[in-house]
Amino acid sequence: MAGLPEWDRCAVMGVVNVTPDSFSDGGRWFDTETAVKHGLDLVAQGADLVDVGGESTRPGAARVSEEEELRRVLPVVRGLAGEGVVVSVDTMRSSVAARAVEAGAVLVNDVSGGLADPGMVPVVAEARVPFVVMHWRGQSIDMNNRAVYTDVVGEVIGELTDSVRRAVDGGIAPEHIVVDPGLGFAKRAEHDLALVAALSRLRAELARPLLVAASRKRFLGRVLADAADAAPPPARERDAATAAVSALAAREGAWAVRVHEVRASADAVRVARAVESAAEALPGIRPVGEAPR
Ligand code: PMM
Repeated sequence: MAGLPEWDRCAVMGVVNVTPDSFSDGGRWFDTETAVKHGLDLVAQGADLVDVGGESTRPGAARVSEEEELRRVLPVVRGLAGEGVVVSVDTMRSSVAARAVEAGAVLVNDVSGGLADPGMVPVVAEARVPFVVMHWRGQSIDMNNRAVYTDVVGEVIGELTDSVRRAVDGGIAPEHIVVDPGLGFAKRAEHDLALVAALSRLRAELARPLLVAASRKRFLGRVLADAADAAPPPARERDAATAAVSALAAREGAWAVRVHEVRASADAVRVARAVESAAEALPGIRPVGEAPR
């Protein structure tokens, strides 16, 4: 990925949510000092980069003001970048992206893929930094109503292709674009599972580096629930399941996984890399990311 370090395996993006209400870590990293320390801990545990966000996107979440988002995010970006951490900023606002890049962020992660703020693509094009284009169908407040698909994989690929085209037409270099299927965003558990099953197709058809962000999401809770009508385990008890997806994603050639608990996923991507190296030496074993025949 132009503009970022090269990793010889799937990278691990650790999450620092500077929010009081994020669904999965419950606002534990809300003040600046704690958030910076948490980001440094994630790096010590094996994160290659750290994603800093100040706005919750959990289903049903209302938006925060621009001032509040800036207040939460900028000091944390500055603090981590100042310690030499590769920082990405998770924001839908062009103003926050621009200020975060000034403060040291080297990647902009926009869950709306440029759709929420018409100023985003021009800002990222001007900043010449990598841009994560996620599949998104509207703000979190009512996104579950948009979880309607006849062919989820085909529709996500089509809609992501449109967002990538808009970003490129707006001046973002194609080699700066990462794509992300947006697990849990306007999707039900069966949609998320279908997308994870189709990662190699997404990678082949979108022909861009792929970010996979399954961490602690509802579909994992559904998978882990004892029965279809049983209560899912709470978000914090979904880290082993998250690491399982990290191993699968790395095996399918994902560029990076975005996770809250880093250590297990850092191990998972390293194991996937070692298996890939072993596979390269064996005739007839499928290379990474190629669909099984
Ligand atoms: N999910 C969340 C936040 N940011 N960014 C990307 N690129 N992809 C995602 O799926 C994604 C994201 C959900 O919120 P969380 O940080 O509380 O898990």
